[in-house]
Amino acid sequence: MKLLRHKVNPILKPRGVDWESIAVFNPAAVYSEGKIHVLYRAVGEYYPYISRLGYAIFDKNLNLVERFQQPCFVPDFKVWEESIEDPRLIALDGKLYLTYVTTPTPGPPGAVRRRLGIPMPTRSAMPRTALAEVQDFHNYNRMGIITPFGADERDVVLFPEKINGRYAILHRAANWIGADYHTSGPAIWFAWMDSLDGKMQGHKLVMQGETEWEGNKLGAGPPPIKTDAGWLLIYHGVDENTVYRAGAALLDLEQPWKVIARSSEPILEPEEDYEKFGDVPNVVFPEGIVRIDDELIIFYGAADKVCCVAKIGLNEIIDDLLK
Ligand code: BMA
Repeated sequence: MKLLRHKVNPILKPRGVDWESIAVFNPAAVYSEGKIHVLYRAVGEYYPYISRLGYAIFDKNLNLVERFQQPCFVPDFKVWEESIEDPRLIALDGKLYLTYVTTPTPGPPGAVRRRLGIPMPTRSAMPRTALAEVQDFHNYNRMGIITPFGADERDVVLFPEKINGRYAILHRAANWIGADYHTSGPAIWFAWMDSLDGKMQGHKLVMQGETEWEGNKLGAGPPPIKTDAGWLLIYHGVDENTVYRAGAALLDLEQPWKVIARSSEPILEPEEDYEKFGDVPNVVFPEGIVRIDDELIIFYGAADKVCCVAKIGLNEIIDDLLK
């Protein structure tokens, strides 16, 4: 089971001379009234490597309708944000929300530092994940940091509906490792939230890296999709050579910390030049998913440089996972 790449990848490349001139990657997506709204991580300089979000609209055949000249969401240092990274969009209870990684100490990834000779950062805060309500893609209501204090958190996704009356969320606390946490490596965790401006609680371990291709690290991709067979989760796995691949899993509908099925092989891995060569080589990083009829359109970042798309039939992926 493999995702099929869109014929005109990449769908977005860096452009201009400022905020999105170096890299545009890791796109979130949501479908509404015939249009796919895409928010992507944009970088305009290698140092200090501040990220902002850009906004583009596609039709359902993935033709670009509009790409905005200005960033749509920028860091606010008043709330200790100097970078906004890795967005995920989720429609929930008739509203649209965004989870995003934020840090006061952005820095270029190791591959860029080594290539350009940029020294190691002298100060570095944990990345945390925050939630915002999307008003109209140009205006956002910040709702605050939702990840636990002290946890190194990226890859946080909300479920698209409440489960047993409570908000449900997946997160990946990279430093929750060791006997106390029953995991020897970074794992995907489930948590409840009683209100969206509150904190996560009742953490449960969902999955840790099992096979070689996800042995170093794994994390949720786009928000889960509800199917009759369970919640379909696309996630990324990282191997010991820092190659990022994508996998799929099915989680129990009522108790999503229970894994029903999981792909043993990656469903997408770096093969094309735009996935193998970029600012960080060998990365496919899915963050957006749109379901149109029975097709899943998956938006992913490639090599921390460009935005791409790949597709698969919903029945095909579910049947394959259940085999
Ligand atoms: C993760 C994040 C992503 C990035 C990936 C590969 O830790 O920084 O934004 O795409 O690494 O470099």
